Amino acid sequence: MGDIKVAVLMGSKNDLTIMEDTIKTLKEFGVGYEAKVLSAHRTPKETVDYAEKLKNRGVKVVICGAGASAALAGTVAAHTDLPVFGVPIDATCFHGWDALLSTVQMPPGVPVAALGVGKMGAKNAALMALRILALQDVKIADKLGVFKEEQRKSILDTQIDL
Ligand code: RP5
Repeated sequence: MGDIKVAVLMGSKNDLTIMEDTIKTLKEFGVGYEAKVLSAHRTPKETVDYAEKLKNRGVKVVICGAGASAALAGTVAAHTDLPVFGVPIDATCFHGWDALLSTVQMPPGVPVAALGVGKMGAKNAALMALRILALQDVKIADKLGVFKEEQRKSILDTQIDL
C-alpha cells in the first residue's frame, strides 16, 4: 500500500466494528493507512505524542472514531495542523448523541470535521480523506470517479416495477 497517508485512530478496540468500514474503504482504494487504538482520556500523553509526530511522518489526513464523551478527534486536532475527521460512535445509553455533540461542537480555532454517527460516518470519513488526497493524486481521483459511477449504476439496477 506504500506510504502511510491516512491515520485511523479509535478510542477503544471496541470501536473497530464501526471503524473497520473506514479501513475497508481505504484498502479498496489501495491507500496507505495506519490504524491505532489511542484514547484521549485513558492514554492522553501517548495520544498527544502520536498526534504531534504525524505531519513529519508524511501523513496527510487523520480520522478519529470515538464514543461517549468523544475527545479523541479534538485532542488530535489541537496537536496537529493536519485535517482531522471525527466519527462519532454509538457506545452508550445516548446512542451516539453524546459523541456527536463532543465531536461536532469544537471551539473556534481548533477545527474537527464531524461525520455522521456510526458506519455511515466511518465510510464517509474515508471517502473525504480520499477526496483530499485526490487533489494531488490523479490515480485516486480516477478511482473515485469509478466508485461514483459504480454507485450510480447500482442504484439504477435496484429499480422495481411499480
Ligand atoms: C470511548 O469510550 C471509546 O471510543 C469507546 O467508544 C467508549 C467506550 O470505551 P470501551 O469501554 O469500549 O473501551 O473512549
